[in-house]
Amino acid sequence: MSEMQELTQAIIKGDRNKAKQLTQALLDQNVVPMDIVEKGLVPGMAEVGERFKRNEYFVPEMLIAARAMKEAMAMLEPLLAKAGIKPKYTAILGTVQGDLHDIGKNLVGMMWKGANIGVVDLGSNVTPDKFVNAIKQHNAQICGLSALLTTTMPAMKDTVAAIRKAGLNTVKIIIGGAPITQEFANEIGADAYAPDAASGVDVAMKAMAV
Ligand code: B1M
Repeated sequence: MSEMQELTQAIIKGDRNKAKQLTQALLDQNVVPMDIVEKGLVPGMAEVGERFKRNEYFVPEMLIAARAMKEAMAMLEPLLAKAGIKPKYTAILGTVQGDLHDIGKNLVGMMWKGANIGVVDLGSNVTPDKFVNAIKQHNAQICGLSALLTTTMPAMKDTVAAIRKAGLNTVKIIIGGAPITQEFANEIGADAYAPDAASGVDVAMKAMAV
């Protein structure tokens, strides 16, 4: 197995020390940092997502893998920035106004980062205005909204309306959370619904391909 494949395996296993050690070894061999991201780290998180979808991995395994990915990425980010390399897409992400649940939203952010999507995480209890301003400020292509309470579903609707009212018609709005359904997404005019964090990657990529 090559060191790149070993790095992918270290991410899948969530072995952060091995992931960092292998990232350094590849850098020492002058492997281009973006290749380490695309050929080593991203395939690891993609496999984690697949295992999650197959119910072979659960939230803890996902968190541990994401931590390994984050630590390896921290070694590469300054080098990528120095070379002027940015993620292909920028996503704004947050839990809607009135809702403090952020565990699922954080998982979506980790999976998006794992797929090399730049994520600006606004946190929880985010007002529609804050989403609108962040989309404009970061020129984002994707906006992810999370809601865990039936009582905050109207805030999701208001956020979608505010984004469209601001004329931000090209940004793809992806929504999710325990009470959210595809029907609700259709009803409020969101572009897509993702049932879980792993599908969130497929949905984002599909939305970007349209
Ligand atoms: Co709250 N809570 N909670 N809570 N809480 C629920 C959601 C609830 C179902 C519990 C229950 O009654 N059985 C219930 C909601 C009922 C309803 O509306 N139908 C509830 C309630 C009522 C409340 C309070 C009102 C309780 C009170 O104070 N009386 C209160 C509200 C506070 C507020 O938000 N204003 C409250 C508070 C809290 C805590 C702060 C204590 C804590 C949150 C801590 C935190 O997030 N930092 C909490 C927790 C932990 C839960 C439960 C136990 C777990 C939620 C969770 O994190 N799940 C939950 C009951 C349950 O689910 N068993 C409950 C794990 C997480 C990985 O799943 O977030 O669903 P989830 O994310 C999934 C998918 O939904 C999806 O991907 C993730 C996995 O892959 N997904 C997306 C999520 N966002 C997405 C976005 C996407 C795509 C996919 O695209 C952008």
